[in-house]
Amino acid sequence: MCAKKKTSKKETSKKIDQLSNYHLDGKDQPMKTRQGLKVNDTHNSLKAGERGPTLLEDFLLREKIHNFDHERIPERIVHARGSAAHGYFELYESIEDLSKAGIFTDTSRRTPVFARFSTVAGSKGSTDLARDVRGFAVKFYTEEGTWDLVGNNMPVFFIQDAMKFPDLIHSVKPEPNNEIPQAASAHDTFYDFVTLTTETLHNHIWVMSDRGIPRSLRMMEGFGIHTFRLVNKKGKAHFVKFHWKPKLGVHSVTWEEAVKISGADSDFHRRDLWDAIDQGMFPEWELGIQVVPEEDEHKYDFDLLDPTKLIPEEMVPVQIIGKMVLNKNPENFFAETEQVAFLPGNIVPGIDFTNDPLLQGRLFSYRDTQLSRLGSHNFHQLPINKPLGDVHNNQRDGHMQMDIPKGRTAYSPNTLGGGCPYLNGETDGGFTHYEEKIEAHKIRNRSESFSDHFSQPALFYRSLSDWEQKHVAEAYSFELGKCEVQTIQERMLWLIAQIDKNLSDTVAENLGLQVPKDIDKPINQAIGADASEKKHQPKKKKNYLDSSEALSQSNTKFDTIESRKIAVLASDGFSMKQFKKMKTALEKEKAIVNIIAPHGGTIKCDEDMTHKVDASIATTESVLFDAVYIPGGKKSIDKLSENKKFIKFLNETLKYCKAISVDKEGEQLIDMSEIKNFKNNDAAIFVNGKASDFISAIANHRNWNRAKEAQNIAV
Ligand code: HDE
Repeated sequence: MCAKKKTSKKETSKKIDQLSNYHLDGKDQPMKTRQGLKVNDTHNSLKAGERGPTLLEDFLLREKIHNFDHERIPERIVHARGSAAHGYFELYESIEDLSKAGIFTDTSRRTPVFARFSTVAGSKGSTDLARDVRGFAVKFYTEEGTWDLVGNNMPVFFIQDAMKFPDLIHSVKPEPNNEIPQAASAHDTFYDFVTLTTETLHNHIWVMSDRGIPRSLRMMEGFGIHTFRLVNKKGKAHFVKFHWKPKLGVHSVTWEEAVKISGADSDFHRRDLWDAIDQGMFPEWELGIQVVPEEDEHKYDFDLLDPTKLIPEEMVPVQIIGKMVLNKNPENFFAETEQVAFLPGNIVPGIDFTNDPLLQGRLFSYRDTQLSRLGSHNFHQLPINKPLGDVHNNQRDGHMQMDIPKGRTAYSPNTLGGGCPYLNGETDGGFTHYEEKIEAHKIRNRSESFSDHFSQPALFYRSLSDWEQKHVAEAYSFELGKCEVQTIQERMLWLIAQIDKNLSDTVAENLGLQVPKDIDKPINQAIGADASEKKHQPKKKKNYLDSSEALSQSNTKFDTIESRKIAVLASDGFSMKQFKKMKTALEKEKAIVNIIAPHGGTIKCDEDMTHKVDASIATTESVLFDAVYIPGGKKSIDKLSENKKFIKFLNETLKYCKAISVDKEGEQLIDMSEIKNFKNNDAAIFVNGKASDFISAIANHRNWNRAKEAQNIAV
């Protein structure tokens, strides 16, 4: 047998090297047909005479059109809209006491990864800024085989049992009669389902919070959601939950911005990820684990196997064990991002499943769905899905077999093939399932330990800051405001009241409705007399923890402005000295500085130097930026004052609570906007201020103290 070869940190990545064998570069190459024949004309079909009919003989035309006809494959039934990147994972310290997985014991490795982020409900071409859960799927190409951690940006899921997944998705997808609305949960069928399936309420309130509209894919947390198992060399297992913590903190946009961004740049998240990697600002997440000894399985007020529950970090702290860096964009969207097939069933020795009934169902669904999406059970042979190293077994043939297996034998045991490929015992790295003792009745039911549906949504809501709670109330009001059936709205109001009375009162007022006194009976009737859920739900909430810090974005990191986009509003004659000083300070902190001018092309500063304009004001919007800076220069300010769109730009920046810095002469311009009413009393507005203060204000993401007063600015 070959000696074990370690992946050295100096290598780019074994996966990138493997993929490069498949790269095709047409540079300086002749055009050929699919059988390798050189092509002389790809503009005209073969005709009987210049003005005559096209001939069936035209194999060049047929091949070109035939390929075109088949370019599309079915989009993913969920998570259709996504963006992905390559990178690596590094372990900080071995956790061999918990797991024997090479990825968790060998700190010298750089394990190649491919991560795909996605929205759930929308089609492939839908906006990035939909209010939705985000998929956070990571494929680790480890030396022992591929491990897929297919998670989301929220720590809990909508439902507890795989059996309900088609119902959940059918309710949130566009309604079947008119295919409306696209990429939106704000419609009757979704709330009909949610109100009759109260286990959804926890994930739902996360979606209603700012987590549902991230500022960037690089500024989201990731969660494996299910409780998994880590298994060490001695066969001892621990329960584990996986967390991804982003280096840039967890930040979001507001709903109004999301709506505007969807119009101004519906690829906002995709572009942001691509540009950051392209510019060498590689997104990073630390991997954390929450570990629970098997003997503590029943210690908590919730069931570890229930995927609608999180373990508060106050109860089990997150231990950081490594980091993921994404440092390379795909070469080809279709071949990589579209054809990548994640399978929660892809695990390696040292990691194992639990009996979470949602996870168990996923183990079937993902392999199955690839058949209709990718068309062949050989999808694992696609370059992006191939594990590192060759694969030998007795599985053969089928559509699109890309390998050429040699030899007479395709069965086991055999002597004619020398007994190969041979089986591996545990000590040789063969996967062995964790031996879990199970004594049970075969039963179609839900465990009563899954039936508390209100305690954790309430804990989440209590843990949010005032501004976050306000956004949740606005989100519920918007979503329910879009429902047309009043009984559904009322059922939801009643359920929100079980989470928090003030919250439901606010939403009811916005809807012009009353919170009903009791809706328990109609809900149970609708669920059906025999349904297992009815037996347990909904239960009164418990309060086992007042609040949990990690649940609020107001406790995230505010220590960096890396890759934040700063709009510099300028025209001919702007002050080079002031601009240069600010630009240098911002770029030192790795922010991206974009000049926005009254027109495209170039502008000249007061030192007569030419500067490239990044966008004309006619082609961009303030919602695409994190902050605004206006350099001095009387001529420039006069010119900007003539264009009302600059005033709108400033008012919007103000309204969405972003940092604003102007040099002295720029005051003339901000005094034409609503900023004049805020400038003397706002921690994120600077007139002739210090660059360092402006930078701290940008790092703070938003100045929410301004929100109440600024909310009525008309833009
Ligand atoms: Fe998925 N899910 N899911 N899901 N899911 C898919 O698989 C499914 C669930 C998640 O970027 C599909 O290859 C069932 C939980 C992500 O390619 C499909 C159930 C979590 C992605 C599928 C769940 C997820 C998917 C569609 C309930 C978070 C995108 C295309 C039992 C822990 C992966 C595909 C990518 C994709 C089924 C529940 C996350 C249909 C049946 C829980 C991030 O197989």
